[in-house]
Amino acid sequence: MKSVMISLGIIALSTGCSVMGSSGEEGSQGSGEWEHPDYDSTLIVSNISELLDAVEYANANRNVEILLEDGTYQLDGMLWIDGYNVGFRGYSGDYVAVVIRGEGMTGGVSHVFNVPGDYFAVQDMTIGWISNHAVQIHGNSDADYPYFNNVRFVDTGEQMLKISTDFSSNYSDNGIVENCRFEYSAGIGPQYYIGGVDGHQCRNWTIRDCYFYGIRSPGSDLAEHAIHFWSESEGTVVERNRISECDRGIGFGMGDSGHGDGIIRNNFVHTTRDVGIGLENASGVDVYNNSLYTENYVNSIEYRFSGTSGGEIINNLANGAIVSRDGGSATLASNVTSAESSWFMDADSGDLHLTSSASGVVDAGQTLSDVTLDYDSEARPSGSAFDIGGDEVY
Ligand SMILES: [Ca+2]
Ligand SMILES: [Ca+2]
Ligand SMILES: [Ca+2]
Repeated sequence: MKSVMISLGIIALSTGCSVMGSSGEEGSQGSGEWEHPDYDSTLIVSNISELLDAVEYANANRNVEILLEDGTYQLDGMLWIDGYNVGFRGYSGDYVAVVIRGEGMTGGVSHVFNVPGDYFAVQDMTIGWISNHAVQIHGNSDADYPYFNNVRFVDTGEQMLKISTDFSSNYSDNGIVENCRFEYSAGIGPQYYIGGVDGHQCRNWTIRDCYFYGIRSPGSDLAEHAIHFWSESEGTVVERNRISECDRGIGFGMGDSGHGDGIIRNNFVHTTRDVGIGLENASGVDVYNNSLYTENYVNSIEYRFSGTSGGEIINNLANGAIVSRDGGSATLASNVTSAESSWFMDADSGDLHLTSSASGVVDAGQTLSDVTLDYDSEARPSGSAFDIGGDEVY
């Protein structure tokens, strides 16, 4: 096989490389690092034909990492990844310099990566210009442990990262999405059936330190949330994300399609048409220390339907209301809903760091054992007590 690889211009670099370290905190919400089996081989590619050959090799062989040299890789069909432990990484580490793309949001390429395999990973690149999803993880094939780091998702015809289900007993477990960007280059999407991360039947997924921009519908129907987990997902952790100019922010559950326990903490959420954080039939979800700036809608946080119960909504800072709808219940404490745009560094772009105009916020929060950091990953508390909202300043 090695001679074939060399004839394709692909070099086997090494064995057993790139193993991520163990966090030592496995199982604690949101603190885990991605772990995966050792790679047996690493392939370097520099053009589309080498990439396609490398994908074929990786699908036929387990534990392969593919490094992409700087450049644009133009697809004329999706990359189907059913191999085990197949990783893609921009070699330079610069997500701008490595692009895998389709033929646009109305073009003939539906996905960049369509993934039924376990331990799929993509890092350090831009992916998009695609008619459906930049990535689809097949929970229906029990695809577990996917990993995304330093990836720009851009201009997709539907949801940018989709985790699909067939409503069987299969769950997609333990996905991590970190340091990624999800954005429409025009500041608005092509239709309403779009979203950032859209997860069905996911278990113990973490979305952290990501940026979402312009996930907005051009018509009267709303776009899906920037981050949405439903269809009985559970154990989701959403933290330290910045959402800017999106129709809806973070949603756990929707209508009869619920969500189990989870945590939403230290996010900055700027929405332009609807709720910043919405819980719908979401049981035992805690909403801690988020900052929300909500335009053209009265409620910043809604907890909705009788299946929403047992959670805590504490230390949040918002300009809109925090309300129960349709029989939802939660424990509320130490929230401030009188924020003004001047309290934030740049409310209209979702920079919800506090200014000196903020009032009744610094050191006014409760101590929460599940919140040890702020939006900036700085330690809480600073000063005498927790600040309210995502940003700890004093
Ligand atoms: Ca699973
Ligand atoms: Ca403080
Ligand atoms: Ca801070």
